[in-house]
Amino acid sequence: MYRGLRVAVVIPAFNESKLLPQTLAGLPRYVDHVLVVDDASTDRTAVVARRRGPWALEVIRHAANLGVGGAIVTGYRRALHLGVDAAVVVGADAQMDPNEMHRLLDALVDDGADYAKGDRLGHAELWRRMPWIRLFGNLALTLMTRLASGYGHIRDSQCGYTAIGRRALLRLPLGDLYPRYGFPNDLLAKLGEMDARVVDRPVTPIYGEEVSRLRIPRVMGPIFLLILRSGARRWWRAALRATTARAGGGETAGSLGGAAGRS
Ligand SMILES: Nc1nc2c(ncn2[C@@H]2O[C@H](COP(=O)(O)OP(=O)(O)OP(=O)(O)O)[C@@H](O)[C@H]2O)c(=O)[nH]1
Ligand SMILES: [Mg+2]
Repeated sequence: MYRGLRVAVVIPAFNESKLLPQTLAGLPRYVDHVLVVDDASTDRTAVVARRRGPWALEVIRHAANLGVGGAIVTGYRRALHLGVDAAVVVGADAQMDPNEMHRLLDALVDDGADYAKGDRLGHAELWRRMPWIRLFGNLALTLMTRLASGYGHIRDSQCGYTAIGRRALLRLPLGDLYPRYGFPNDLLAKLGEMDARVVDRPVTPIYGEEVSRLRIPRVMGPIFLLILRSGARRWWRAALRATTARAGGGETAGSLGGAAGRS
């Protein structure tokens, strides 16, 4: 429990037997549930995941590989079922500093955020720490995601270190989220459609022993198309809203945060 929030940590894991133990060992004591989602790994991920800690641990295994987004959605569903107040996503490759998790949770408690995400781009040693190709890809995708989601203030759209509150989780169309590397971009666009309140919190970029499977030239095309589609949908919805308003229909019902969601 963290400041009145029951917290689940969702760990998507694909062939992470080397770094998953380190990831689990660092998790804060205030975490209530740890949900490791083994995305049909072919190594010993499921075995090393079974580790004792101060939290309740579950290892959920996919029979077939669904992708990082698909694994996160499985964890989100389980977190909802457990009735937690917040679900934090932590990669299994030890690239997220567990001592910074409270920053994301504080944003849910203190700022009424529906979704708090890490921002590595403001870090003083960014240029030294993040490979330049990642950095340039990140900046391009961040710019496009800002336009497509309507969250003009967000930075580092690709950061996977995030916390989401139960209210937003319940409203997200979990089954429609893009299951692979464009997941964070699609999630932000869907949160934008719900007018959810999204905030950034500074986190440290960590590149260490992990072997990334992200092949930038291969993933850029699909992510680019995905963001373009989200942007077109947003534009279309805005046009529809304007037409409805002109006809005297007024505001769309059911938004989470209204104008505050964009602050
Ligand atoms: N690549 C990949 N990762 C998966 C998959 N399913 C779950 N994951 C997990 O998702 C997390 C992120 O994967 P990475 O490929 O390292 O991507 P990233 O950390 O966003 O990107 P880098 O900054 O390049 O490391 C890791 O914990 C993976 O184990 C999958 O199908 N493919
Ligand atoms: Mg990684």
